[in-house]
Amino acid sequence: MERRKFLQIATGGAAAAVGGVVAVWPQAAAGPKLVRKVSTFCELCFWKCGVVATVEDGVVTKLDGHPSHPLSMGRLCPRGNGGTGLLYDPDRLKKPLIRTGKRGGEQFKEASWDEALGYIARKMERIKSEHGPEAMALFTHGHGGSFFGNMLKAYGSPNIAAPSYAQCRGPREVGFQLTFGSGIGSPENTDIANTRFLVLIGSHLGENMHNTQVQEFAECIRRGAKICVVDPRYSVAASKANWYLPIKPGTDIALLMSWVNVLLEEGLYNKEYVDRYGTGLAELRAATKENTPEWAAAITEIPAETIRTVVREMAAAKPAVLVHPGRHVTWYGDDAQRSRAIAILNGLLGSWGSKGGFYLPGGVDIPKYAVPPLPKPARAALDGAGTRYPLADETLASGLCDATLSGSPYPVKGWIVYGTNLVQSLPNPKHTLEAIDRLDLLVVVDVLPAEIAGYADVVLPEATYLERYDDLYAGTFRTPFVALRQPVVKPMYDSRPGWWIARELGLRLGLQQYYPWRDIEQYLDGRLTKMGSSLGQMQKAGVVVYPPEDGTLPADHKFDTPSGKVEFYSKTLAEMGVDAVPKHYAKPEAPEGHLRLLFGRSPLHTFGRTTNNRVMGYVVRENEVWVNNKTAAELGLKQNERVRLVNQDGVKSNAVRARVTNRIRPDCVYMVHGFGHTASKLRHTAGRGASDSELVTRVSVDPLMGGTGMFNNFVRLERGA
Ligand SMILES: Nc1nc2c(c(=O)[nH]1)N[C@H]1C(S)=C(S)[C@@H](COP(=O)(O)OP(=O)(O)OC[C@H]3O[C@@H](n4cnc5c(=O)[nH]c(N)nc54)[C@H](O)[C@@H]3O)O[C@H]1N2
Ligand SMILES: Nc1nc2c(c(=O)[nH]1)N[C@H]1C(S)=C(S)[C@@H](COP(=O)(O)OP(=O)(O)OC[C@H]3O[C@@H](n4cnc5c(=O)[nH]c(N)nc54)[C@H](O)[C@@H]3O)O[C@H]1N2
Ligand code: SF4
Ligand SMILES: [Mo]
Repeated sequence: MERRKFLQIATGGAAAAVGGVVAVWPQAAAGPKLVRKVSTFCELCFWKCGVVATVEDGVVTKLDGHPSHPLSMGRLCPRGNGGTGLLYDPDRLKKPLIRTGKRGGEQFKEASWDEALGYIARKMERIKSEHGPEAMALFTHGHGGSFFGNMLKAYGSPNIAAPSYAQCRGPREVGFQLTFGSGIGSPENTDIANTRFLVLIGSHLGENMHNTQVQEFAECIRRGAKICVVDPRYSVAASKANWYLPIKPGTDIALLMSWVNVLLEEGLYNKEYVDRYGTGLAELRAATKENTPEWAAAITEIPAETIRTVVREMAAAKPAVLVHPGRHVTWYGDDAQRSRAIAILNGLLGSWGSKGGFYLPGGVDIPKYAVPPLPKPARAALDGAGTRYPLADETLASGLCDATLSGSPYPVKGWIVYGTNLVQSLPNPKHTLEAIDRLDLLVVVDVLPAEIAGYADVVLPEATYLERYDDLYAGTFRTPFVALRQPVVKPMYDSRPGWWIARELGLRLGLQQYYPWRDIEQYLDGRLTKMGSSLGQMQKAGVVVYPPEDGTLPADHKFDTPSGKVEFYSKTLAEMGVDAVPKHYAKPEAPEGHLRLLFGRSPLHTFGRTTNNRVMGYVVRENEVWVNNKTAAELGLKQNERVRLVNQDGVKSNAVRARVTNRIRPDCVYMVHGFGHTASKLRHTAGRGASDSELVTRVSVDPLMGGTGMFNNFVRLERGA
């Protein structure tokens, strides 16, 4: 009964909203069917689970989790199951497009591949001769981008960045590198399944739907692990927790350092581990002497007794404790230091390299296809990584955008944008659009007419992940593996795989020597035969899984830090003149009448990349803004009433429904990211819900690594929308 009602609502909403445009699923013919199963891996998010696709008479009818792929373990998350909604999205990009109207006007003429690629190559040649090859930048996100990366390196530019570093997990990598000499990477090396105590610091597993982690989260609950969730919002994960700590936003370092204080003062830390592997304990003790639970209680608004109880319980479970590092951690601008505080806590508990903590992942080296050495760029990347932001070890997408706008240290004249919707993913979209205005060339390679495509000079329609080969995926995991992405069906329309597009462009730019392979089959088979396999074998299996690694620390382990030890006190930081042990600093408070804007993930969507997907997009059609009961009462705001959010700089959002709830602190509001699309050709989702991105007009940049903290923006709610 419930289900039928639900479906009726969904269908009604759909027809009304899209003016009758619904997904036109190809129908397999009646009668006996030709059924094929094809193994590949998912691209609905960046976790890359193994997939087995069912194809009936040439139509993809079902996507299941690959049974022996370590990241799917036989299951997909709801988004992965809904991948056919992308393949059969009626709004897909179908032909190469060349802009005819003004930038952002979404007016284009259709072109042949030869015409479009020739146009790009001519512009790129001109940029190279007038400004040097470094004046071209590539923004790329997703597995398929590797061929564009290689093409741009061969062309001679070092300016290649993904927003998943400076807008996402960069600070975490730096905090852990400083402490353990090694970052976390993806998939995270967290042994959630075996942990006895899991601490989630604003990481909301269950809404953040990384398949393997969610499965392991369920497993650790089944095994009776204790869970503590620290979040200003009562998340789905919080509903499974033994302790939920509704922390005052921006004060986690105080909480973490008070936990360190108790472990040291009460002698509860893992002495054997710290003696064997650690250095700088005396300095850590001295620096945290004053960081008592009472001190932290006044800052975090969590009672001192709760702070003590939780850390004592944590210590009782050591070393099988996992203080989870999170993933999207660019929050307040001191994020690398917060991540380091998390790392220090894990170090004191001895969880790095212990069962139920962080395992040391194994990897597989797939031999490269032999190509001549890539040219060394004449000029360094201009994003500020390693210079202005000394500890950044990947290129900063925001840094490339800033440099494009300023023209300094040298001009950037062209962008290639592959699989990233920069208008929604970089902070302050106005700033991004101003940078785009400075360009002579913007090429967008995408599967959908997202916002960024609307600003392009040339739009290139890529075949979806179900229609193409990409490069091999060598997974670093407990059980290392190699996975193949291969076409499940042929590319629809005039779309082409990324490897083909990048290679064709490379050939037109005179880079033949870097393409000694004829096609992708030859390239993949060349790599696979060198490791004793073959393309034929991988096509059948989809994935090769290697025996599990031990994953725990050997007694004589040398960490990749300057001292070879776990660094509780960092000389690297001391020499830079910054805090060698993390310290809490107060964050900006909300102006009068304003609330802090927080955001996160919808379990059924990956950012804005799935909101147009008719499978998921009927279930979760728009986002809502979470408002605390008390705040709502003060404003006279009712449940489901539509409001607009107006930020401190006067930017006003679309109208969204208010979700009045006691599941969020009164000093903040919350929404999921990925809605409020303005691209008119995304017919299912355009104009639905509000965009957090446009409200992020201020960033707090992490001085250590250039991450763009985005949670220091404030909004007031405007009723009567
Ligand atoms: N305001 C705000 N900003 C954020 C975040 C936030 O929560 N709020 N989150 C941050 C985080 S954690 C991250 S990781 C980044 C992610 O930011 P993005 O990298 O921009 O991620 P998506 O939104 O997934 O970008 C997807 C784009 O790729 C296209 N696409 C999908 N599949 C394919 C494909 O197979 N081939 C090609 N060529 N294109 C494809 C989609 O159509 C879409 O245009 O954003 C960051 N920025
Ligand atoms: N379904 C789904 N899953 C996804 C994605 C997706 O788009 N959809 N994207 C993937 C990607 S690329 C990433 S990076 C991850 C991101 O997933 P997570 O790393 O889990 O991070 P966010 O989604 O940004 O969620 C931020 C959380 O921090 C809380 N928070 C805000 N301020 C504070 C604070 O001061 N202290 C504390 N303790 N908490 C705070 C917010 O309330 C929110 O619950 O999700 C991944 N998984
Ligand atoms: S977590 Fe879900 S969307 Fe992401 S790769 Fe796995 S199945 Fe696909
Ligand atoms: Mo991310």
